[in-house]
Amino acid sequence: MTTRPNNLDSYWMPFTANKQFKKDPRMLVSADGMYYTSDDGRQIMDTAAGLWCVNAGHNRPKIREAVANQVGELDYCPSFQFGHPKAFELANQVAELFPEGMNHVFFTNSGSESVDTALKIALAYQRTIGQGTRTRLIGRERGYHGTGFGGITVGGLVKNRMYFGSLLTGADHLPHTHNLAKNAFSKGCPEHGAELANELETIVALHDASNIAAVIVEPMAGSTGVLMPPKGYLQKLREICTKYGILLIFDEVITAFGRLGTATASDYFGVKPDIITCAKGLTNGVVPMGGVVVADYIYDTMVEKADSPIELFHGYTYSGHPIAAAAGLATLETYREEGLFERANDLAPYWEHALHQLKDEKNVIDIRNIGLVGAIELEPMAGKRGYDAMVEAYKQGLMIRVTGDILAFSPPFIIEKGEIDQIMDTMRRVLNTID
Ligand code: PXG
Ligand code: PLP
Repeated sequence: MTTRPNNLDSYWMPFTANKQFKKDPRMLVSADGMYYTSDDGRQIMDTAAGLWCVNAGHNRPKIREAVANQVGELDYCPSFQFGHPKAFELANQVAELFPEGMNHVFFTNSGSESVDTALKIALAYQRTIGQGTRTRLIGRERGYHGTGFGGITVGGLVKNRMYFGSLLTGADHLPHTHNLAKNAFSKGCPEHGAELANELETIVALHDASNIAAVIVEPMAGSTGVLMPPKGYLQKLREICTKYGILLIFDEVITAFGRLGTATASDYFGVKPDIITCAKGLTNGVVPMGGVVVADYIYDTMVEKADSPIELFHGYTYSGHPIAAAAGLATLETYREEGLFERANDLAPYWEHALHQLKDEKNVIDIRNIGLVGAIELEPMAGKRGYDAMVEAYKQGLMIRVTGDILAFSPPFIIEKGEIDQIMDTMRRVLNTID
């Protein structure tokens, strides 16, 4: 087992309270199935699938072997002007899983890169069809689209934006849909708020549609604390985008690959966007990889009408990396063989019931759920309550995710009902231990 290094100073940890962490580290040294092992030898249940990515659980044999074999077979292949079979095969399989008529995949290495790629494709497409004035990008308050400049520009989390200057120009934001006064303790999608999609009409009225390239939203917003779309909201957004020739991008970095019990959230909600971003569950988190899946008409138009042999001046050294592609293929095989999306779907009612049992616990102001996702919102305390819950849960053997004072749960799909009960029992104790 790896021992704790003497010096934790050099590693600048992302989205982490570095000073706090380094005083009292939570160090994980191995993982298998539903559990991490900490460096003090405890089993810690993974209630978050890592960071929403380890959908099939840890240390899955097919993925482990595929990665190990690939290193010996083809460790790297240039991504520009050369290809290798597994990247093509993975694109085919992703296209098969994603909505009909979306059969083209651009590979990236993360969700953030997927978002920036999707925004760039939207701008380039509008220009290709002679709509070069369409440059504005519309995001949403409380949206999370990763940490690239494109992503934080359309994103709506103030701390992720306020330190970083003027961002990209020409962005607007739809209002967020979180409304506890009307929707607290909703199971699945809330009843109230579909009309908030009409705010897009206001933005169109302000700028004119001829200046707007795309709208990007998470069909279910994860990072901001788990916000489900109000019933009918996504349908309305789709209608307005279609009416005005605005591309609709679904950021499915969290929701793609089974999180709601279907391959995509687009499937789950029955709404088809023009572009879908994904990452995380594509490789079960084992190797970094993301993808942008585009409608056929976008790819066909761009390839047919390009004014130069290279149709899109964009890409990454590691786009379609062989190790990531091998991990992706083995991941999709694992999902298929074990019927894991169906399993997530089958577990969803049990999950919902168990989670809502905590509604009368101390400081709980909302509980919400969809698919194999759940959130417990606590009476706000500027993030301290959430942080304390995370630290206490870790002491009691659970790894949980927090955003401010909202606790988010998104376990691997291999979770057993007994383990769902165990999460709720532990959380009850945690909530009663902290202030
Ligand atoms: N879009 C969405 C919708 C995401 O959820 C990204 C883009 C960026 O992906 P990368 O791979 O660049 O991190 C994400 C990432 C959390 C949490 O606990 C969520 C994410 C990342 C880390 C933590 O909610 N989502
Ligand atoms: N910076 C420099 C100096 C580079 O040469 C490259 C790639 O060649 C990049 C950034 C981009 O790196 P990546 O393709 O891994 O995103």
